[in-house]
Amino acid sequence: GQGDLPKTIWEKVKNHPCYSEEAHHHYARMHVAVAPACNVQCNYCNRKYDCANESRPGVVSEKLTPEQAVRKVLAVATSIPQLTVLGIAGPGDPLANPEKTFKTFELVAKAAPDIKLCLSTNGLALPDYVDSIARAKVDHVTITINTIDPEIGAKIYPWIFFNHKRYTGIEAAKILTDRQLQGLQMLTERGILCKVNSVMIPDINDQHLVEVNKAVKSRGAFLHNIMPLISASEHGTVFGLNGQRGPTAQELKALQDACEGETNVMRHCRQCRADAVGLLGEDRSAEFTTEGIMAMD
Ligand code: CLF
Ligand code: SF4
Repeated sequence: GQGDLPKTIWEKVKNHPCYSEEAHHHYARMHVAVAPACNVQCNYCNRKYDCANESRPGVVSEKLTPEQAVRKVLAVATSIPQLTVLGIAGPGDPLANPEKTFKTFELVAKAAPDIKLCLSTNGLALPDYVDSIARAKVDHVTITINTIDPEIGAKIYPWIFFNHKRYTGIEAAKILTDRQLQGLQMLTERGILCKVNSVMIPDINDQHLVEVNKAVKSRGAFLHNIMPLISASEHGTVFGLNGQRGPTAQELKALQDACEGETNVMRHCRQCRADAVGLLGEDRSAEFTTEGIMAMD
């Protein structure tokens, strides 16, 4: 229920399946995979999963043009009436593909004005796009922040591409962290609801995520979603190949418990694909292929 949330915030979360645990039983989200490029390299990436920016075995997400994406949204909205949210979350970074991302939001807002717009980003380009995000009436933004310590960041991110240049190591991680926190603050100052996703990586950032929780809370994050690293060598991620393990369910819960109280902690994330469709945990993406949508004329 509404609890002690202000009415304006409640209006934004009550039918968003990720922002409200209750809502996820009743409302559906969909992602359109319009964003192939990325400006960061994460050691856990395989470009198949997103928002979670996670790595699990699966089929590569279909890449759509903005025009194909809006047709897909309309087709899904017709067959899934509980659809309330359209997210752009990959398979790369939406803000590294700004033309496609904002064109898609614009077309969807025109064709289906009741659908809420959601965006997930690594945050590197975020300060440059806060105006565009506000103008596009995106209500919800997720930023993946795995650390606020550049020495830890250097173990997670081999490089970033920023201002036409490649940066590596601690220098890269410091730029990324500064941009993520700055972008978060800019968004929350404008009243845009922000969630922070963090991937829990044992022995790398697991102890440190309590600090991240404090840092993002103090900058106005509404929700903190701590997700387990899913790491296995067959997924082809750098961590997977290096034998980096993911946390156990007990380790994850202990960390979530340690953060609860500082900020709302999300515990129902399903680490969605970049082209996920349906209720969380119910993947209907296979019913809505590009071929099928294009054949609907
Ligand atoms: Fe998608 Fe992400 Fe928006 Fe939700 S997913 S862009 S906030 S509409 Fe949700 Fe999926 Fe977890 Fe993401 S369950 S991976 S938190
Ligand atoms: Fe992969 Fe996302 Fe990291 Fe880019 S930001 S490298 S798409 S996990």
